[in-house]
Amino acid sequence: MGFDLYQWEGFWYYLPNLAGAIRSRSSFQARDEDVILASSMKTGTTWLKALIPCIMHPNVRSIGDGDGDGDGDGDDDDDSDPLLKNHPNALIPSLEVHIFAENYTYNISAMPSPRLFRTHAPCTMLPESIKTSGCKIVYITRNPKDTFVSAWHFMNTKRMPGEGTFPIGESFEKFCRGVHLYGPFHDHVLGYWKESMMRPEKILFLRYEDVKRDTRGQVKKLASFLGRPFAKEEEVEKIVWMCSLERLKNLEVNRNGVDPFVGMLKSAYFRLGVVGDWKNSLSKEMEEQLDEITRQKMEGSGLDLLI
Ligand code: PAP
Repeated sequence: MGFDLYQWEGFWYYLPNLAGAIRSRSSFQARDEDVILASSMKTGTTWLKALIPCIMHPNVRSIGDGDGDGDGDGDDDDDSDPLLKNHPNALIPSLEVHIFAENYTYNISAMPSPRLFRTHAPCTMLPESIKTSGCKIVYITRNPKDTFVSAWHFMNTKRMPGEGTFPIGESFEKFCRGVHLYGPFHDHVLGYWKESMMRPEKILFLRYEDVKRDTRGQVKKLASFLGRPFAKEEEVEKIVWMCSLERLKNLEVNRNGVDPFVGMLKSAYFRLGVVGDWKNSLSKEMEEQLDEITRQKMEGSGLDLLI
């Protein structure tokens, strides 16, 4: 990946984010109305970073009268479309990357409810107050082969011209051994999956492939889980369109510049979004090796990740 990873309580971190996660665990005070978006990286988080604020914001949801008067009734103005001026990363701050970064300046107690946060930290690393308060957690995962390939492409955007891509065999072997940012991937997924089985009212567990296949159905499920069920089909349609990959990818705000907190191109968060794209990068042997690991890890869990 181009930087060292550090292992802490069985999971691998980039050091500044580990420090942020530890600070978050010891000091974050969740409120009952908070929403926490959790995921291992490259599983479709950015989609939810767009969807969740849109679902939670009444101005965004309402269907405009099209008069363009900017009264927040759904006209295509900035207030009714936070995605026009903000990269999705900026709409839901990360506990370990933003809020509890070194020299953090966020005054989260002054944030109005419902507050939205995200984390890539494993379930075992969550602050106690997230577990004990009434706040809700939305977790998204994805099949491991697409997750790995997506992460590999993402990291390659950091390579200098002429450097070529990271050797995929080496990166793959590390992923299979669990050496992956916030990994082992399968352990990350299993932690949240088991918790969601025990507390379905607390954790909504989504699979990227299901959201791709039945976007409207899954978005409705998400809105109901968050206590914001849709009244009209047009509202669902509007939000699905607003948060679509094609739209976000082409918005000016997402096309240029670098995320100041992670140093990655803003455009790198939007690539293909195709289920099964791993076939373009992994060999038959790699497919079999990772599928076997997935089969063994998921055995008896009731979760199918060989999608
Ligand atoms: P993160 O962990 O850095 O936040 P994350 O958003 O979880 O990354 O994953 C990025 C993947 O989601 C990319 O997949 P790909 O590499 O296979 O293409 C990206 O294209 C996809 N993605 C981002 N936004 C959307 C969206 N609005 N709809 C569908 N897929 C999306």
